[in-house]
Amino acid sequence: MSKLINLAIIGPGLVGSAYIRQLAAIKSKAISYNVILIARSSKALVSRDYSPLSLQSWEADLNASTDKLAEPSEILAFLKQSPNPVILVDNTSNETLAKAYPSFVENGISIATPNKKAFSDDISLWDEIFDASAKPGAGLVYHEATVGAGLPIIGTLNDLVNTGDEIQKVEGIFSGSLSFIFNNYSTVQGSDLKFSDIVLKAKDLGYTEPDPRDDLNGLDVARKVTIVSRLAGYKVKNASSSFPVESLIPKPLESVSSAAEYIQRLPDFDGELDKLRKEAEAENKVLRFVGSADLSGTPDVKVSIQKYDASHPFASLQGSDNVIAIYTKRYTNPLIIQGAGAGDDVTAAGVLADTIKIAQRL
Ligand SMILES: NC(=O)c1ccc[n+]([C@@H]2O[C@H](COP(=O)([O-])OP(=O)(O)OC[C@H]3O[C@@H](n4cnc5c(N)ncnc54)[C@H](OP(=O)(O)O)[C@@H]3O)[C@@H](O)[C@H]2O)c1
Ligand SMILES: *[C@@H]1O[C@H](CO)[C@@H](O)[C@H](O)[C@H]1NC(C)=O
Ligand SMILES: *[C@@H]1O[C@H](CO)[C@@H](O)[C@H](O)[C@H]1NC(C)=O
Ligand SMILES: CC(=O)N[C@H]1CO[C@H](CO)[C@@H](O)[C@@H]1O
Ligand SMILES: CC(=O)N[C@H]1CO[C@H](CO)[C@@H](O)[C@@H]1O
Repeated sequence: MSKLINLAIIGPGLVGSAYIRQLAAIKSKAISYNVILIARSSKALVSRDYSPLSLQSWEADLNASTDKLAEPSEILAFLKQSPNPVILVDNTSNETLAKAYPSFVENGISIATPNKKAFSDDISLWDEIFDASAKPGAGLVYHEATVGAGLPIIGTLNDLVNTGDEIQKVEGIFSGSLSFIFNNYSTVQGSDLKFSDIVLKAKDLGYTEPDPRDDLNGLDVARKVTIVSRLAGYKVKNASSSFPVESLIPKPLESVSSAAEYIQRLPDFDGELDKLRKEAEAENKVLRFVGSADLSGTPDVKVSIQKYDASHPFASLQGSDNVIAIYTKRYTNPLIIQGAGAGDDVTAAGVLADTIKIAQRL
């Protein structure tokens, strides 16, 4: 008899769809995964008798569905009655759902998610989630994909802390779009490409949000550094006001209403960063946009532009890769994790790997 695990998938977009494809291809003899809910905000496929939904025809079935299950309270009521253990896979960036995590977990429902909101909002939500999860019979919570998509960052930090190591410093390039932009803007050989041209190119290639300011304001990196700091043992209160976050948006362009106007006026401000780039070049260094948490003394968390020697691993980064360096009592030369930190397939794989770990532990 194999173990039966029921899955509820909220938000079957790009990552969610890649997740379902990968799930359908799993060959596990020990565990059977039955999908009992696939929900968008407007409609849902709900298996009211908890029998498995088809992973082949789900997209057409969902299109044809007239059912709906979007309110967290309704989703919880449905999942609570499941005859088998349930894992909720939340691939939305919805805050209401994130705030309901404690109630799911208290009711024995586990969570696997790439949704950063729950883990980078106020520390009180973090505490509620993990306090609830520590109780007997509660659900487990895995969120590997919230920091580096499929990269093993959260699992590694947890393993280090749980085995008694002390995290002294974590620093990294946590944003694929900002990695791409800086890897081109500031190179070991020297670059004279314009910042505004590279931003435009990154946007055209789909590496940035539709409005690049959503990447360039540094807040996504701030959320990731918040999560990493908390795992390392420093309870950052929140991502938006607890530490300095350098924005790459020129002040006068912060309030322009359209992305188009921002893009059009950006070349006027190329001079500001060029000065910094020249300074770095003179020292044989490159510029990178990093998030860091130095916990060796008074905690110092920040998101900022930093200069790195040409020989530093961050200087030779390629494409849109992420990289994170972890300095600990045991790893005085940093433990370095590097690779693609965004993309549908790697993100979905991160969430699916979490799902499998939860299923094995249930
Ligand atoms: N792509 C990556 O490389 C990557 C990497 C790491 C983490 N992530 C994370 O992955 C998550 C998804 O990203 P996203 O920006 O695409 O999220 P999103 O736009 O909020 O969610 C996309 C999907 O969720 C559905 N959805 C949204 N709200 C819902 C609700 N209340 N109930 C049910 N379904 C809902 C949307 O469909 P409808 O609008 O039709 O409802 C859509 O299918 C985010 O948390 C993101 O930060 C992504
Ligand atoms: C479902 O609907 C979407 C948009 O309405 C469409 O693009 C997609 O092809 C449909 N998928 C199937 C399998 O019917
Ligand atoms: C989150 O989802 C809930 C439930 O579907 C919805 O009422 C709310 O408007 C969503 N919030 C955002 C910010 O999308
Ligand atoms: C449900 C789903 O797949 N939603 C989103 C999952 O995450 C990716 C990555 O951000 C989005 O593109 C999907 O729309
Ligand atoms: C070093 C680096 O990341 N270079 C990138 C610059 O931009 C091109 C596309 O225009 C990428 O292919 C390179 O990887």
